Amino acid sequence: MNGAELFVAALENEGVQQIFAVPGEENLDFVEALRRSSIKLVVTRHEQAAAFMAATHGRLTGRAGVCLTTLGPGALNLTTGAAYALLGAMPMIMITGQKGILSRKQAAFQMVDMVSTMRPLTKMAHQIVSTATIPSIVREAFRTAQEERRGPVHLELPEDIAGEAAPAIAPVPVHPIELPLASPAALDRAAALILKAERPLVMLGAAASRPQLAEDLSRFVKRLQIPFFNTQMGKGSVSGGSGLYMGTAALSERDYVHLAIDRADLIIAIGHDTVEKPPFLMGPSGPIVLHVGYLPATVEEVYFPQAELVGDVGPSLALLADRLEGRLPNAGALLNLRGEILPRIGDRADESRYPLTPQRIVHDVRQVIPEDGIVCLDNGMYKIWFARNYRTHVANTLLLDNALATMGAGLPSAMMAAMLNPGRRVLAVCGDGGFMMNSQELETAVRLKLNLVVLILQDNAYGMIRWKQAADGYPDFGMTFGNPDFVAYAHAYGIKGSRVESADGLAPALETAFSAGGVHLVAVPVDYSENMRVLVDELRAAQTGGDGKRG
Ligand SMILES: Cc1ncc(C[n+]2csc(CCOP(=O)(O)OP(=O)(O)O)c2C)c(N)n1
Ligand SMILES: [Mg+2]
Repeated sequence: MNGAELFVAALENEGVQQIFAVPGEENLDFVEALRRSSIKLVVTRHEQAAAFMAATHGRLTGRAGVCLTTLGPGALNLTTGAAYALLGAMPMIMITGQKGILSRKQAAFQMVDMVSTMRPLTKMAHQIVSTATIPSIVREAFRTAQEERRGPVHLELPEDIAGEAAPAIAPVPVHPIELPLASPAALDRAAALILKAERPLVMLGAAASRPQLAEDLSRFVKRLQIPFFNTQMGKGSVSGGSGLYMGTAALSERDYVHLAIDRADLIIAIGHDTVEKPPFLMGPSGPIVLHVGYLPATVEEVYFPQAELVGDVGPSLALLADRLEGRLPNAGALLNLRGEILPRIGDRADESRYPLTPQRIVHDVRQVIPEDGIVCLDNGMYKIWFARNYRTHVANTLLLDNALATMGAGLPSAMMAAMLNPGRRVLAVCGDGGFMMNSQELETAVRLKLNLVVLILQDNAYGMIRWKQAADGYPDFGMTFGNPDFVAYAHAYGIKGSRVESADGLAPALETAFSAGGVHLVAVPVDYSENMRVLVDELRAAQTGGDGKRG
């Protein structure tokens, strides 16, 4: 047995089923150990995609996904994925090779101090210097990655340690851990606040989307009957169709959902993580905020809760509901605002303009995606529209990144969702900018025989930045580009591609693509003039009581 085999045995012990990788020569012992293991090696066409896929595995299952690269250049390509997992609280293990550490036969060739590079991007970054420590370090890595607040861990395995004879040490057994519950004193204090509230509102934040939480949260909301809204990453954690849903805070202020937020006197913020763009801004006046989380609140200029309920979220909320159920006459005080918020969000969803409006695209996507279907977004202007307008009914069915908000993760995250859920419809939604950052992974998707539809919103521009440029009063400059012929591009990968040619063409194009199975690419031209009309002018006018029309 060598170091690599001991390492791979430790990964099997953690239940790892696949590793996403772009190997280098320093990983060859490791790759050989993988070949003789139960773990599948999935090569990707860029290390960034390997990391995005591994992180999404962690996000969707709670079990760390694993990626593997060579030293220096390959390892450096993991850094964006590391930050994606760190900010997004996604458990992931990154394994990178390194030149031998016992001698330096190649001097400093390709050597980068990756452990130092990874330290600020991870929860733990560690170089393995002795085979005997491998089982315990791997267990510690998974424990660290998977415990709250979840995140990435980096392990560097130098090639001489990988190839060195290793003692046959048994892996460290994995056992379940039950987290502590919120204390009775904290529960009493929280209950007193809620009993006193005249206009309470629940907010579901990013950590509310942890895979194990969906049922507990839905039960809590149903028992208390307090209306709720969610942050972008909290979407879907309680059924969006529930009569208590008030909207999604895709903007920090002045959106229609803020009608309710601004009138609330208590916000019960469940699982809010301040990595997200603020869903509302706390100030000197305004509602009291009760933070409910696995960990205490992070204090920011715009988030400084006055009370906290810290502990295992699901069971702690059940204890809180025990104290409150049936005792909250004001629970639904803000519910009447629903009628002012939701119809405005649904505005123009079936408009027949071509190129298509973002509202129409969101609407038509919802038509062809079943309740349990999964939509994975890249980053661009459409993210605000999907977060705001797309109604979710099942947890983790709208995967978006409102933490690092990196472009390029949409396709790999959708590929991981499709791998984990072969029976469900999975759609990647990408801008023409973000898609081209990792479009090479179409080959990986084809090789993996995934069922996946990729929708590209084509505006021939970095539309989001172009919008900000205009909203800030700058001249239109420098944000446009050309594109490949996306249909021909699809054909080059041996997959079907289509282009939506009319306003009514999107839903049937998606339906055809899903029905046929395999990987499909659908390009749809988008008309982003709605960005300014709705997200700036209309909302500004709504604040001042105007009609929202541009002059
Ligand atoms: C890796 C990365 N680079 C740059 C940005 C800044 N940025 C945010 S959105 C955006 C434009 C996205 O363009 P596209 O993918 O075409 O989507 P669109 O907004 O046009 O729909 C840019 C450049 C980012 N978030 N991530
Ligand atoms: Mg674009």
